[in-house]
Amino acid sequence: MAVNAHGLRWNGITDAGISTFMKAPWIEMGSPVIKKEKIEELREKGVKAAVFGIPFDGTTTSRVGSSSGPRAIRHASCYYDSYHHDYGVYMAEELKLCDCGDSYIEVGDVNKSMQYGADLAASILKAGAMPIIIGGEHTVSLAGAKAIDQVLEGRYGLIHFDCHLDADPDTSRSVYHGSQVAAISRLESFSSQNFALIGMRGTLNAKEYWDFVENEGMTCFSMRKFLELGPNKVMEQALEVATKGTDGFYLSIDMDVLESAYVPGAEAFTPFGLTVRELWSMLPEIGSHKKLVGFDVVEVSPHYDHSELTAMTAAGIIVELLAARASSLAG
Ligand SMILES: [Mn+2]
Repeated sequence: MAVNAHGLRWNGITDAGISTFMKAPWIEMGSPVIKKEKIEELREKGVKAAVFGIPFDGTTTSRVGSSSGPRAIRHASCYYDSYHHDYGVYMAEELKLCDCGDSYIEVGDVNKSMQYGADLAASILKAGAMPIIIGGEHTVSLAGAKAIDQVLEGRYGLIHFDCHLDADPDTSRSVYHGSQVAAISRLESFSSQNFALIGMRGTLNAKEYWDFVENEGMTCFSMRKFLELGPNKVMEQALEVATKGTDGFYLSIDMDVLESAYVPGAEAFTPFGLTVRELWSMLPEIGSHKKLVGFDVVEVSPHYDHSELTAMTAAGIIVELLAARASSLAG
């Protein structure tokens, strides 16, 4: 029997046991009121990456159900093992990976729910670890960014993979999964000039959003531009945008950035997107970048999924980023 550093069995029956992310140890933080001793526990255990879920889909505009996303992604993650041959690293052991459960959801209250998510991400940052958020709808990026704003000093950028700009500038209503990029840009430590948005296409991006993105000085690699430049150049330029003059950047991946054929369970799946392989080819460079401070993977609605395809891909994206991160820390 193969046993990892946590004494967990990594091989054998995938569905055996409790499905935390990659079967990593579960550290229950106590959301909504985070226990201080739990932050200490993360620090003492030397945790460098901690996954948690924000099971929120309360502002979803079409195919609801991403509140079940964290559970589906955790289940799918159990199909992945800790050793990654491309990097020659045992990622879970190297990162002392743990699963901090889900942040508390105040049903019907997007602001409170995002604050609870931000509090949990902030606790992970305070413990010196990288927060990894599994959604939930795309609004949850605001929780990750807010935590950075609250805990870390300095200036931050954003790399946002999405079919949509999510840049509805209307401040007269609560944040929703079409406006969190605009909301993040208003946080003190985030600067729009360091925002790189990748994969936009289709007609669900209103003219006002495009105008906002342009006026704010964000850089957008629409799908047309992506085809023109190719993944390598886009990655190079996006990292340049997100890291120039910043202390770090946050990464967000909406599953609908991918071609709809790969992600039947994505909330707003749309044709003409990135292939899984194109996205995969970009992950080593982002995941290993020393300025990456946290990331999320969002918008998996398992009820629309087929054969766990979207959840498996979402889990796979996280695993690839973790492996790259582990490898960069291992030196
Ligand atoms: Mn989105």
